[in-house]
Amino acid sequence: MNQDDIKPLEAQPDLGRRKFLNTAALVGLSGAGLSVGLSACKKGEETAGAPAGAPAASADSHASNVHLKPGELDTYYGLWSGGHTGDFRVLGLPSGRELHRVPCMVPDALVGWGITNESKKIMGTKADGSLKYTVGDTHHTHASYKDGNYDGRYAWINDKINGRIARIRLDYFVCDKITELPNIQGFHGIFPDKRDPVDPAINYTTRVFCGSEFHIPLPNKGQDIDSPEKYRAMFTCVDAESMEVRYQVLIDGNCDLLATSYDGKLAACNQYNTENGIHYEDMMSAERDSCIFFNIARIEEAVKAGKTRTFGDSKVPVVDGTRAANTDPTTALVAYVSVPKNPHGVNASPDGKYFICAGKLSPTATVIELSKVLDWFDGKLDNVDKSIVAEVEIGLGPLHTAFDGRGNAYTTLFLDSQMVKWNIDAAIKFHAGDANSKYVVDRLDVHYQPGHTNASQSETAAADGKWLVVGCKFSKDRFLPVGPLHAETEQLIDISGDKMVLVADHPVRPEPHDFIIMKRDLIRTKQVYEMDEFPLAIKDPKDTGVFREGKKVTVKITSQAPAFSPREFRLKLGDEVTIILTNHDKVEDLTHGFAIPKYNVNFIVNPQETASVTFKADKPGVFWCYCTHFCHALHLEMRSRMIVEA
Ligand code: RUQ
Ligand code: CUA
Ligand code: CA
Repeated sequence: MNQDDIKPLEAQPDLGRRKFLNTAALVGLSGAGLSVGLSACKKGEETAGAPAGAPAASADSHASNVHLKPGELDTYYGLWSGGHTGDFRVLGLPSGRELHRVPCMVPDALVGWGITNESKKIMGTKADGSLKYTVGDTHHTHASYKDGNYDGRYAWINDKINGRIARIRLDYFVCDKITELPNIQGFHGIFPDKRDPVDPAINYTTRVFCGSEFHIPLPNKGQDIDSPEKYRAMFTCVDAESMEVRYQVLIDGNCDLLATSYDGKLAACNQYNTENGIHYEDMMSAERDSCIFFNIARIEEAVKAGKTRTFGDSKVPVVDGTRAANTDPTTALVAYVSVPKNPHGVNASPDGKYFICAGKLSPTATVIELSKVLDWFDGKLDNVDKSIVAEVEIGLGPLHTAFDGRGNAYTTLFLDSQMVKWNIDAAIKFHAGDANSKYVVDRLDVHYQPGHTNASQSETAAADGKWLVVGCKFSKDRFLPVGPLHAETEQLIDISGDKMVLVADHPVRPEPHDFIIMKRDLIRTKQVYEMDEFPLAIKDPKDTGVFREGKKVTVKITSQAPAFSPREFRLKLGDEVTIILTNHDKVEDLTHGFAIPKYNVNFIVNPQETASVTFKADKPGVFWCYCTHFCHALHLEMRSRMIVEA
């Protein structure tokens, strides 16, 4: 299939109206970056791309669904990434209320993340005990599956800057493991598998796949800087339980966002730099790039058979997924399906049949039928591009797609500042030659420049088609101005009817990228820890006190509202101190904090939790260690006096 096969714009009257904008914007895109897109959303001009009958006025009738009465609970959990804040966020939907932030990639003073010994161990430290990294950039979060639906065990989130993957336990909503991926840069897409490709009994997530967006010379030690042909990217498989890297697949070009099939057989990434360019223009020179399909069972056989190599200091086995090594379909580990130009998101339809790749620099969505990709791997299809069953125009700057479980797809149009709802079957019919097949069902203006979108339960077999959230990258005039840095707009759309209805705007601190929305009963949280989960727990308040071995001092403390035990402790200047604190309160929501003035220490202990900190007693004096979390009428009195003798 080539560019000429894309159906002409005029065939869709709905789109023909905007042909001029299409052409102009695409010219602008290939030359001066996104400037055309941004100016197109200035006030006034925006209406140029407005759909007929955007139903803003009807929002009122749906408002009652969204506004929860005091004390009422949301019906969905939204799991969000934080972007620059390097965290994982939890929202309640449909209210849009932010319930929690789980720190993972960067320190967080509220919970003592990056301050306690336990969290530092998860985050990783340098030889001197300081944190290895203090910045992060979380983009994509996805949760573990069982039988095609979320099972509430884990979520995973990426750190694009430092190439780390974090796992969040969804019982306590804490990060319990972080793994740094070798041989990669710009770790972007992430997706758990949905079942095992060979063992039907394993119908749940055991692997997490990771895409590396940037290609680099391997090993990246200063050689081959100006030789783009030596630059490579990796598709990485991480074990869901151990969080160890199982293997990597070396590919041409780059790896970006990911999707996995419901049968566990395939994963795919979109690739925008087929050109293997190391300069901006080079990455946009080709008319088509790829969606790369990974044959998981075959890759794992090759790893088992030792058809692997390693790079640099990494011991991770790497198999060869380059084009040149995968020309014979019956032995190929990967397949490169051609999609137009610099594609962005790739998303799996809930019926398990299709992956949809959004065109970004092309106004199209490409629908790829998975059974045909498998046919190619079986030698039954002569050209893997024949797995493309539709490639249809949907609007400008398509990025990500969500699903309602009724055969419709919802794609963000970044440049058009719109959501487009389109029917997958109708698009396939249109592509097959039925010019009367109207696949665009509805369009809705959003505010503004949407990136990610997701619908309730979208990428599960239980997609329920109730709510759609659109992550708008610009908010401009939607909220009270707060200086130059604007909040972003997460817009909530009711998709239960034929027309999309915008029902709420929620400001969010920049910048969340991706998110998933799951029914609340899929997550079963625990509000009180088991004291035994912590090896250092001080189980009896009688065991508290100062324990000295030369300069090494351990201070064992317990908390029970409204007092710490002991109420004071003595140290000597120069001591290497470890404080261990166990919270003996068992009551839900009874959290205590522990802060040491001038020592840069602040952390919390939840009910029955134990945490520890280590520091050098390098300042003499009296230091009131106080509870930082309001816990009792005598919260202000809840202190322990740390005395450091000169
Ligand atoms: S990417 S706006 Cu970081 Cu998720 Cu598509
Ligand atoms: Cu304990 Cu406040
Ligand atoms: Ca390209």
